[in-house]
Amino acid sequence: MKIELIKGDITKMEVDVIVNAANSSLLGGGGVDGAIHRAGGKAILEACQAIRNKQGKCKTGEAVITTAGDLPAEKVIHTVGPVYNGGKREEKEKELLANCYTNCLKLAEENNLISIAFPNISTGIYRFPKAMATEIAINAVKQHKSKIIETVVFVCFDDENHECYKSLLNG
Ligand code: AR6
Repeated sequence: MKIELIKGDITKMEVDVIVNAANSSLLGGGGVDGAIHRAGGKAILEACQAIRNKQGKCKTGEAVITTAGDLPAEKVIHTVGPVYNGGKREEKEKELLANCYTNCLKLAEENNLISIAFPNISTGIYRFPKAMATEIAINAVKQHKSKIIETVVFVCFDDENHECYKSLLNG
């Protein structure tokens, strides 16, 4: 798997699948979730509603797949990152964040998708420390040996995340 780093807007990415940092309702929100639903149109929300009707909410660390509607990508994988509280909960929160990346990669493979773009899950509204989240994301992706996925793109929207990824990927 080739790992790439980009600073920009994930809704513009021409890859097979982009990942959404959703919440357990799957019905949209702010941040990257809001941007994806706005740019992708109502087909994404309708697909999320159909999943809700079938399986209920999406648990933290898990992932579901839908159409990408009007986006250039083919599909969107919606995953639910952990809210960061730290303290005694930190180890569990780190494990759940790693699960997000691993479960998205597995779902991409099951759907024969060979290029995938990730946002920096949980580092916005869910307030995960960015350096910690970067290390978890990169380790989870590197540990996942895939015969199907060829390209993984980390799409950073803000400077701080971009600097964290640059130093870890090049260091
Ligand atoms: N492209 C790429 N990254 C983006 C974009 C974009 N267009 N917009 C924001 N980011 P957040 P979370 C980055 O808050 O912390 C939603 O309301 C942003 O800079 O979107 O997992 C959901 O519904 C940050 O680094 O997601 C949930 O309720 C990263 O995306 C909750 O927020 C993640 O920030 C999830 O919180």
